[in-house]
Amino acid sequence: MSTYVERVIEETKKKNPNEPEFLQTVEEVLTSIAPVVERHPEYEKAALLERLVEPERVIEFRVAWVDDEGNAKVNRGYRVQFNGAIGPYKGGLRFHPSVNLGILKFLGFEQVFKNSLTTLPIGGGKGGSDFDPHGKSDAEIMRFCQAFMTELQRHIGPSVDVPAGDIGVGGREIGYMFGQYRRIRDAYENGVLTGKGLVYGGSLIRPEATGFGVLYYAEQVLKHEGDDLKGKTVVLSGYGNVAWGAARKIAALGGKAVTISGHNGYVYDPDGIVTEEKLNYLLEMRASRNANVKMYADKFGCQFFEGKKPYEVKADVYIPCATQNEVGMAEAEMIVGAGAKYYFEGANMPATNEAVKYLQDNGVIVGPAKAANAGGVAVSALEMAQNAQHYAWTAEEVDEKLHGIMKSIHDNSAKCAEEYGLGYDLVKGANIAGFLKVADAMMAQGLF
Ligand code: NDP
Ligand code: 2IT
Repeated sequence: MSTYVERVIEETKKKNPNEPEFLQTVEEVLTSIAPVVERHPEYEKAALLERLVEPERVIEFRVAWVDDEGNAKVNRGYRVQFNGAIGPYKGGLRFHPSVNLGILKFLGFEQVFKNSLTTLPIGGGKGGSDFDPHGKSDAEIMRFCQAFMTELQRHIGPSVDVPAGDIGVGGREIGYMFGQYRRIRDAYENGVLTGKGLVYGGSLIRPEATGFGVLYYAEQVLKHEGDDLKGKTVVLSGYGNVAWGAARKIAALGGKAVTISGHNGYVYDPDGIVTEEKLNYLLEMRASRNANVKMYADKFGCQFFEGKKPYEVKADVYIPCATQNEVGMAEAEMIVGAGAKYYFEGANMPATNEAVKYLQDNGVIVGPAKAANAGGVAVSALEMAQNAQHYAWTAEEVDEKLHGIMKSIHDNSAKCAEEYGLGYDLVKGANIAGFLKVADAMMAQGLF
């Protein structure tokens, strides 16, 4: 491997010892772009990799709010503006008790390459808070979102930084945050956030976009293998926004999602999450105050496996849609043991580096998160385009564009892998394709 890449990985480890998730993605990305770095000695002179792993700006702030009993509460808020070389910082906000700076730096770093892959002009960022929405009332969520935006608003704008949703942040939270932004700024700048409601500038298909995008990407991979999704069983994890969109499209393509999961276990539905009633129930669960995957088992009479992950269920295709590092070596061995040929990442970095390597070494085709789940942020960028035009496209127009973007992400990743003699390695191909555009833009813009 290039000594320059090795040196930067080592330096990054030394500088960020308490950020394991961030170090995990830095190691993964830098290792896979090593062949490109070797062809470009000018990168080292320009300290390109050292700049790439250092966020342009990190904002950390206090969020004070009042619960329904009148108690004052304090959470920590963040925005990591990672790289703005190809467009305004763009990426979601995550509200989850596990959120810390290292998690948001991993998400922001991945977002840089993902956003580059979409073909659209968006830089990479991520933010959020250690606030836990589980069990909170609607009024508490609103007060928290208002307090969070009261500080965040001074750092964002339609051509500066455009947040959206992620774990714990959906349409409701975006609505409360947009309301607060508008109140403080006194301007109708609805391009400042994406994932908005339709009546105030949201885009059709944005709620479905991440899940639909995963399946459009999967279709390209299956086509490459002379295969299709008809009759295939799929193990999904999560039951939130991404899992819902994926389950919908799996059903539409003639496949069958047989599991969903949450923090406390998974549900196995051998008949498949295929009917409108079941698919709509996922939305209801996610919106309920005490959201919990067991609700599905209780309602539809299926088995709930407490404290377990769904990877022990045999399937043709595996699509994690919950959180980071849910697939370790044990889960990767189960996927290989099931004889599955396909694994697509709806969640961000759902597998350890070791698990991804094991899957690939054992003949499973891996569709990495940066490529497979890029449909969400891609339609966010289409939402920005519609807001900038003060216009709205039809669902068909947005869906067609999303389809085209996912195809181009697949084709570009495959082409880059091929060009560097890596065969059909979609993981390295995606990293290289995403990196090349950002690197060109950074080199062209001089040192900063
Ligand atoms: P939601 O909040 O809608 O759903 C999150 C889901 O993940 C829930 O089922 C939740 O279960 C589960 N989950 C969260 N944390 C954990 C945990 N620590 N252990 C087990 N399960 C967990 O989020 P999204 O669907 O939006 O996000 C899911 C994944 O997809 C994340 O990795 C996100 O970064 C990624 N993603 C999201 C995009 C989007 O547009 N929304 C775009 C691209 C990627 P429970 O409630 O029981 O904790
Ligand atoms: O991880 C992601 O790509 C997202 N959470 C979506 C980000 C966005 O800006 O739509």
